[in-house]
Amino acid sequence: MTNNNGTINQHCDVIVVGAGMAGLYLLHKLRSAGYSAIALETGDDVGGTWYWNRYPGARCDIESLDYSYSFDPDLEKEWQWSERYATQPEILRYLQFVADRYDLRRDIRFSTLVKQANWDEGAAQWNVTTATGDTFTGQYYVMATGCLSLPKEPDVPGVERFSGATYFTNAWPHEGVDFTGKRVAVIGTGSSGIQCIPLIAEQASQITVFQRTANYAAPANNGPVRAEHQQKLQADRDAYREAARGSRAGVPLPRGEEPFFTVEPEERERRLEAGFALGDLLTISSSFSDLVTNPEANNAVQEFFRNKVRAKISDPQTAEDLCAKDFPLFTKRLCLETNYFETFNLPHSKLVNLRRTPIKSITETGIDSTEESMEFDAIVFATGFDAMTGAIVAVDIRGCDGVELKDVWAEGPKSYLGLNVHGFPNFFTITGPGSPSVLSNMAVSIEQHVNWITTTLNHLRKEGLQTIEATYAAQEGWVTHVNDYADLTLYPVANSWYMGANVPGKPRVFLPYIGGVDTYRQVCNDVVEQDYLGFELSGSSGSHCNDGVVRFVKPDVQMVLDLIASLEQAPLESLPLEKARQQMEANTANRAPGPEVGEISDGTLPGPFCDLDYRLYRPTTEGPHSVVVYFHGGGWVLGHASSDDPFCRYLCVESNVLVISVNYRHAPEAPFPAAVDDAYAAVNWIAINAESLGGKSGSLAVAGWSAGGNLATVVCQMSQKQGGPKISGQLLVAPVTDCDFSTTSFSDNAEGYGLTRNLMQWFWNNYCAVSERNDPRASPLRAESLAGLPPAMVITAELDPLRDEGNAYAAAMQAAGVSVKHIQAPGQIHTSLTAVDTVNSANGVRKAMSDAVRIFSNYH
Ligand code: NA7
Repeated sequence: MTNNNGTINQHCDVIVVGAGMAGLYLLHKLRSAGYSAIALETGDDVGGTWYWNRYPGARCDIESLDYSYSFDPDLEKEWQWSERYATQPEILRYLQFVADRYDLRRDIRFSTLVKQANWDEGAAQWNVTTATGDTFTGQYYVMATGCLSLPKEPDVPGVERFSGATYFTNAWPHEGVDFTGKRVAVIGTGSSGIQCIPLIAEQASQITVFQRTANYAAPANNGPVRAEHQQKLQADRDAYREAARGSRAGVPLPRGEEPFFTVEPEERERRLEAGFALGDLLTISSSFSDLVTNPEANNAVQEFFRNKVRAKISDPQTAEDLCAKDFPLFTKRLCLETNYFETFNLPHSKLVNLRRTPIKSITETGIDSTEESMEFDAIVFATGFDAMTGAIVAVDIRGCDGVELKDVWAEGPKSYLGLNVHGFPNFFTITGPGSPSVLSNMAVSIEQHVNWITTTLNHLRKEGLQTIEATYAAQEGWVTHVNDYADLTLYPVANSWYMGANVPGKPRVFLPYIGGVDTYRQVCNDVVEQDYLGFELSGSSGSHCNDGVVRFVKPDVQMVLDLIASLEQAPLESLPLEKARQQMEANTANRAPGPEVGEISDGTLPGPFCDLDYRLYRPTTEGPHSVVVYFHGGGWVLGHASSDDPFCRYLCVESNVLVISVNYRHAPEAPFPAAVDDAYAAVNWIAINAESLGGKSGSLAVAGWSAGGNLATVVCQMSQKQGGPKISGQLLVAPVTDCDFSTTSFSDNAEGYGLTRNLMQWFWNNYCAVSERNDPRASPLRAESLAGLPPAMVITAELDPLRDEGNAYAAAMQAAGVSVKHIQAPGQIHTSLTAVDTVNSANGVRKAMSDAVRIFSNYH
């Protein structure tokens, strides 16, 4: 409808912003599903990224066979790529072909800049306004604006002064640029700079490249589409595309299984050379499992890349300047280059290392660095984008109560699955922050998002519902999960656009989801299968919400659980005792060793019935040290003095204390109260002999994990009652404190998180007759009074069946006036708290534990 003032007003089911790869497929999909939709596009044609980035050398960096739509086999047959990595004009032609083939242009309004989008709660629809005042209303509003579409402001002093020609790679003139005979400056050496510099150098009389950060680059080795690649696709296209959807990055490559340093050096070299020669982004990073998590492994491969540069460049200083050193490999997108490095061997090229000689100012005639004035006819800015969030918040998007998305995202984007934002009903982002997006083959990720959104709209339509909105809790949970994953990697170290670090003032938050395309797809499917978990769905008939967090297990804990599941071991309690003990031994044999300590020595001390083995961990620092008597876990049935070795080393080093891990008699051979008697005797003996062991006399704390935590606190209770040695503190890690199996944590966590109900019952049945379990020496929570116990640090794990009894014990001690610090570690399981150097997401709580032990050691 046209208004009196000439502006347009149009209503449709779905308003889409953007007619790039995402917008085009979304339009097609929506239309096929029977929705009316319109796409609003700033450019005067389709193509998005490939419409704007027309600079010489612009190409995709995922092979074109993979970086293309897979939704229609006929489309695949009709379009043949001429090169392995197609040029921008060819990709643009492809997208134009798609637009024509599916007759999409009739629903696209070109040259239309969206300025504002408001959620009208009463009408349950979005009102969208363009720069020219046209308005569109729709039930749903989708930003399909791409991740790299809002150019970053060129933050170089004097940029407005230059009187020569200025070009931006991301808004390149459609008619092209002839640099023949020109003196050209290029600022920026990201992917765009690296692609255009060699081609500009072919024409220019002089090319000067201003490099702030050198980048890692592998040769693209472009050419015709690889025959074996083509054959694989043609042999079984469905299997090929499915493999891409089920892969880490959206390209059918297996995930790396082996850590770098577990592979023989010759084989490592072979893989690196092969990956390098193949010329792609992903092969090297997929050749090993730990290149983005292990700094040493990453460093070794960095050096491989640097040596390749050194081998290519004749001038040694230029070679060193071109070697990337400022950030771990892969934490910025690896660049694919063609003749980039060789360009710097040409006599008319020059590299200015801005770290040594920064730009003072752009001038009317060129660029002044801190060392010289240079004259140029043209300056090319290849300075990047306000990535992932920039284009979204460039529109004034207001959700419920007029709240602006820009404000909600002021501290970094908050989104559920990178798809929807709490407070913004019926609003979707394609490949939004918090989804794999730029860490994946965008074609695969776009299709997955579009399919998910369409499925969701269909669901709402079928159920007679009008709105969908992420809950606050679900969104918070997802944001935490995204950050947890990133924190396991080296990515947060780099000043990359993944971190928002390239744009001054932008919050430093990791923007995409690094868990992988495969993992992410499963999450999105799980959400649907669990009745739209974490979404509130509403309609005239009422609203419905299955609130919750879709991934609450910490990612590294999940990896451990997956690994354990893959071993397909029989449950411990189903095995004969000796076999159970052997299996536990075997499982601990391969774990990370923990930090180096000054000295480890084994000894025995006299117990009430027999000698007890102990293992002593001494710090490297000069003694005497405060002493911590440690009791291992294993349900009073399994384990020995060295079975919690990594954790004992950790406490020794981090708290700077002498840790003495004491063995005790195990059940069922020696049932309750044998272990208690041994533990108490050991503490008494160590208190008397502390000095001769190299410890400080009178400074003794106790610690223990699981059943060991039970013994540690039982010893404190006994010592207090019986006037035993003074204990300065107790560290109780996921302790057993009660024989009650009816807690919520038992009903919620007794399956799937390592320690099971059956195993715990087996432990108790071996250890203690039912008639004796009320004894506070077995169930310390049942003690008459907890007053006067030593200060305590109690750590419980959210996903542990023992969580609630640990929490109850901490609360009971607190109520009795004991000084208690208590942390319930989110997303952790019973065994992960002590898994030093394996479950790094527990590093924070581990640090709290070691701090507490340090503080105990100061109480005398
Ligand atoms: P990038 O990768 O963000 O690269 C931008 C480059 O511009 C990078 O080298 C920046 O150096 C440099 N830059 C930015 N601002 C300045 C200033 N003020 N002074 C000097 N140098 C500057 O963008 P691209 O367009 O190359 O690539 C984006 C993605 O497109 C790429 O990852 C592929 O996925 C495709 P810095 O590193 O910040 O020091």
